[in-house]
Amino acid sequence: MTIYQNLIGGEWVGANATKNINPSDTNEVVGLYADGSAEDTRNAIAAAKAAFPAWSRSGIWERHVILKKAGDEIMARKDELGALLAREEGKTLPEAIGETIRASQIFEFFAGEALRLAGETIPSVRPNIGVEITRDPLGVIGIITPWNFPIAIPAWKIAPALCYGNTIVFKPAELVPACSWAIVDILNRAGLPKGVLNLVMGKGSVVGQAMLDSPDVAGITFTGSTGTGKRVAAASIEHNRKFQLEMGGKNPMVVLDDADLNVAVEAAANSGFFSTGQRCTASSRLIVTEGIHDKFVAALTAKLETLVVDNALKSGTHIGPVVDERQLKTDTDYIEIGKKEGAKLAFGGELITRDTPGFYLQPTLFTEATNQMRISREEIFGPVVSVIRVKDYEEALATANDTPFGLSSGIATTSLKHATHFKRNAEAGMVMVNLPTAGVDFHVPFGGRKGSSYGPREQGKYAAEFYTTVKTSYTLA
Ligand code: UN1
Repeated sequence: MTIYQNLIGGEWVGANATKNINPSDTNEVVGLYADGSAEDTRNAIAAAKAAFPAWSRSGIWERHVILKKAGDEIMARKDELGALLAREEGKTLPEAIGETIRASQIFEFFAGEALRLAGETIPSVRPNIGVEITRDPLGVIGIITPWNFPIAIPAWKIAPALCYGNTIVFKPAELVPACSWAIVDILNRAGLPKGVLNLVMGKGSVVGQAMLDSPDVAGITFTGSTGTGKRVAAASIEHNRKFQLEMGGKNPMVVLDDADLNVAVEAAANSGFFSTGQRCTASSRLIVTEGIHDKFVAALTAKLETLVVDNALKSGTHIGPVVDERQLKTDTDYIEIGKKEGAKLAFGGELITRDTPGFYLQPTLFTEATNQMRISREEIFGPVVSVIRVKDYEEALATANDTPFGLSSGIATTSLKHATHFKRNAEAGMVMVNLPTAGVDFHVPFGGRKGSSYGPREQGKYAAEFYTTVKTSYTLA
């Protein structure tokens, strides 16, 4: 088997490789991908540093053309790349193709943003002096991405970093290197100068650590676990480095008595269980008022009966496998914890066998949960959801906000008054009314509050906040 290598200073390098395994069929090796060393990482940082002066002064048309070309190629290859994504991560083929389209749209968006870079010119308070406010790129950006969105999250970090004139050292999650390799290959062929984008696949403890230790990395953008996020933060403060963290969620979906039952059930099933519940925006706490509680649980359970868990590539599959054995163990451990805490297992909870050996778990619904149970407080990151019964809207809102996290928050209601009040008072970065808490647009800000996020928002024009630094220049005229 060929080894998909790392890209360092414009050269493909690396002889050591690890296997990328298909979670829908663990007999299948998706490919062999390079396992980079600390020295590889240091070389990549040096290459990015050397490439920065020229790239930071490159013309906006050059950046536009490269980003646009990459977006076009990803779109043209959406079925092939979507299948690769489904094979390495385990989300269903339609979900994977959708994510690939989203990655293409992100490149398209930032190709446009490159042509709209602008500053401000304002008068000084002193006579005969002009003031200009401009945005400079930061320098070398370290990009660390998680396994659950193998193409969209790399796209939403790489595209703005390049658009605003930064150079990059990129470390994708070890579990899903294939889509990352593919987009780096696409950008490299689209004409990026050597060293502007460097790919170092490998272990977090080796490659990630070497990035954290380097004084030459000016900014790190990270999406992943809360534990690793805290390490990124501590190491970055040491180097006075800018950092942006996107971590966990324990997103609530409030369902009120006046909700359209269908809308509520569709939103809960989608955001609780699609993508196997492996989204930081997933709804894992369904907070339901008394009057609709039993009807809602019955309808949601009936819906779960119809969802097919199977190989991600099979047509008709609604929910693919869990990503790997370790995550599956976390999920089943939490199912045991939920039972011990006294929540009622209303649906699922069992492993399933399919034609191909994979990490298949039933969608799992707990009812009679309280908001204090560990299954309601800690992020599980699997298809495990708890229903919490509440008296009224006021208790629902208070319960929704009673969490260490604050990424996304949803409400199902037909009351304008409650929807408006919830939008105003939900302690979250994103609020969804009659929509799933997961599945966001690519052109508007993404991010959360409290324990979920740190630093400026990602995506849309707000991405400039992280990838640039503001300069104020005064000129005596
Ligand atoms: C989405 O719900 O559309 O890791 C995106 C995650 C998020 C992305 C969610 N950063 O799940």
